[in-house]
Amino acid sequence: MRTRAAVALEAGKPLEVMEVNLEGPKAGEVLVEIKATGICHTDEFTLSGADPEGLFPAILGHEGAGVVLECGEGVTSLKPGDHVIPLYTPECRECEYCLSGKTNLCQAIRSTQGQGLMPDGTTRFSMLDGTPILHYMGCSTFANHTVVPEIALAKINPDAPFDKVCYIGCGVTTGIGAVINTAKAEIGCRAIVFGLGGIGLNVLQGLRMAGADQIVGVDLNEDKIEMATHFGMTDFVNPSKVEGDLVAHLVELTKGGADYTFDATGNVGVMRTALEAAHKGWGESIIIGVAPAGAEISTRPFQLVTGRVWKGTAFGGARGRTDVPKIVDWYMDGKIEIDPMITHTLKLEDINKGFDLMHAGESIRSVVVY
Ligand code: NAD
Ligand code: DAO
Ligand code: ZN
Ligand code: ZN
Repeated sequence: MRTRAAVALEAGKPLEVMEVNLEGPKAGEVLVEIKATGICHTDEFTLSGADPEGLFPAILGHEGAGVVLECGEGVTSLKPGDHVIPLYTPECRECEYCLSGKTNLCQAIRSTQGQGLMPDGTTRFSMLDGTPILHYMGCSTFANHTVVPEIALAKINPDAPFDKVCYIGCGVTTGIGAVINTAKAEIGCRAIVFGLGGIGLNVLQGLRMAGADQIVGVDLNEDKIEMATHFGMTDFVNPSKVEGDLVAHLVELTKGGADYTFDATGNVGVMRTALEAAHKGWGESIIIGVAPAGAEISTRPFQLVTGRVWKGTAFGGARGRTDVPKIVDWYMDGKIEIDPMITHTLKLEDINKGFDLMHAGESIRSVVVY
């Protein structure tokens, strides 16, 4: 079939919207009509060329929602008409990683997914002249139709609005999951969230759900205060306005350091501050941000010797097929909020405006509706 897609032809260039060829689903795969997709910072990271694993030409996008149109041979858990969210972290429920119960990093299709290919080592997308186009994070939601392995699709409530719950495909789950699955934050804790963007706001609402007593937000951009307060921030700190040592200021503000700190900036200097602002003896610092190629973190080992813990989280530690449908239900039941964070809705033709708004710091989430 043919479908419309925004294609990343090369790093550093705007996406080009064009007709592309899409082969039908092979065994274990599913053809999905994407109804809406968010534009995440990580798409920008890859498009910019900063992602060392970025491959081109490719169809980016990993925060979508849509409807199953056709199932390949052997697919048993989905049928045409089901509403789904594609998962860049699949859940096969059979590999050593899934069975460990200790991680969400299913490895069943890791190597081909990382090469922009389906599990059989080929791509379903091509240009009209036959040039192959690679998949991205196993999702490629910047196409109106895409093919996704069955194990990388979460079946969701069919009443959920695509243009809102697509955000659960990355940002919402990453932020809330970092609190619930990775930090396992408890009622009455104190927390600091560095970076109040599309991920950080969801960390805030995760902390509010978990019953945190104090939620400090840290950002250089004071335009973020209003939205962050709406999502549960109790105190705001602008590092550029702190006189003296930022760590000391945050430790004093949290009466000895935070039980949990979260980096949602991707800046390795911020990651160090976050670790050191965690409480001596038990504070945990969770890295969510993806740092530029070659960047390294550092701190004095004594920070860890004295009980602080450094952790990281991918997709909020969520097991996608199990957890994503539940998060969709939380949204439908009003337990979490998404709508105010969708600041812009665009047509596919205007997808590059979404990247411009992100660069200008003017959007939280831009969503493309097909
Ligand atoms: P964003 O651009 O919307 O937000 C980043 C925020 O950090 C902005 O508000 C910015 O003003 C603030 N900031 C930047 N530098 C700062 C500094 N030095 N001190 C304080 N604040 C600072 O980005 P986002 O979509 O929220 O993504 C955040 C990070 O999370 C990115 O690195 C992204 O790649 C990563 N991410 C990780 C996962 C994962 O699974 N681990 C998933 C999605 C995104
Ligand atoms: O299993 O080795 C692996 C890779 C898992 C990739 C997880 C990616 C998480 C962070 C990237 C940001 C997502 C938008
Ligand atoms: Zn993302
Ligand atoms: Zn697995």
